[in-house]
Amino acid sequence: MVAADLSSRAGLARAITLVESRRADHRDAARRLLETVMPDTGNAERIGVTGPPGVGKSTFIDAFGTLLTGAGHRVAVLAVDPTSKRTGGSILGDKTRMERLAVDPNAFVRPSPAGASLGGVARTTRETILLCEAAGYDVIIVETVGVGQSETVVADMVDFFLALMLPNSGDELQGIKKGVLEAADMIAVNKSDIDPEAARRAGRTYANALHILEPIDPDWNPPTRLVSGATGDGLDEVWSLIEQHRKISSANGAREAARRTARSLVRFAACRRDHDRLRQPEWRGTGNPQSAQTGAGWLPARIHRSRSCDPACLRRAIERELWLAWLHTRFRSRGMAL
Ligand SMILES: Nc1nc2c(ncn2[C@@H]2O[C@H](COP(=O)(O)OP(=O)(O)O)[C@@H](O)[C@H]2O)c(=O)[nH]1
Ligand SMILES: [Mg+2]
Repeated sequence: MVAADLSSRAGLARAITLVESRRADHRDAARRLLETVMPDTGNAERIGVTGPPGVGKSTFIDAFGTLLTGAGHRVAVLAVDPTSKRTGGSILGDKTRMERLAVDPNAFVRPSPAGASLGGVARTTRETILLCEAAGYDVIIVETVGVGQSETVVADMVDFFLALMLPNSGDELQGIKKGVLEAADMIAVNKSDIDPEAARRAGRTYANALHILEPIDPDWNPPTRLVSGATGDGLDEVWSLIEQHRKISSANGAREAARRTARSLVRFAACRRDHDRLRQPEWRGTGNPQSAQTGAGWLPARIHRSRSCDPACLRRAIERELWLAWLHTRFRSRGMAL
């Protein structure tokens, strides 16, 4: 079962269901599908939107996405919410708060799989981004709740990471995790329609907070702006800043470097699956690793070479690869090259 036809929304939805599946045969099919579509990926602007629950992410994305489809873009929206349940608030919330995008023929809205762990959501989100790009969506927006680790996981898989904040600054700032500010490419004080003066004050507080942080990209100082998802104020400026960032980070190589990391994470997920498979009974003591068909396009050469040895050796090689990928991400988040 390979859902290779990504030209319709139904086909894309089926393909995403396939990469979300945990069944071994589905995983094999998903990997084959991803290998097939790989050449058509990488062309979208990938935007992460984070912020505390209730800050207005879904409302913002609905308005922002509609602005973009109006300008001729095709927009895919993915939610990353490991805390969501099928009957719980966030998915229902997204349904009601992305009313316009949900019926927009040039948009595709997909909630995260219910009940999945953060690791599971992260893997499927990475692969879903690739599928959406192959399906011709040129803007991918990933909404993530500002709790737990999900925002930093998402920051690693997008080109532009936007943090939405509430206008009641001061006390609010205390509660913001430093990691979110460090990872943000821009801060937007949302709901500025309610109390513009308070929003301006909050904007100054965040601008000062950003000022004392070392920027991730030396050529990009993350700006602070006031916006309102409800009225649409400031949304066109957010897009023009994203475009500016794209030009700058493409010219200085930062974008390509970050994407290399993202690719290593996709590879990491593939290694992980092989690693899990090695724990299956049919693998124990077979002494014939070639039978595993570990997926030529996915495994790094180091592991391919080691496929001629026994399963224990292969397992060690994969573990080493996982560790290297982990190290790579840690170093990148501190702005160091490996
Ligand atoms: N006044 C105002 N209300 C907003 C704005 N954006 C969202 N809201 C309201 O804030 C609540 C939470 O919005 P939602 O988009 O679901 O937030 P999320 O949890 O961050 O996705 C809803 O009642 C929205 O109608 C805004 O820009 N201005
Ligand atoms: Mg939401």
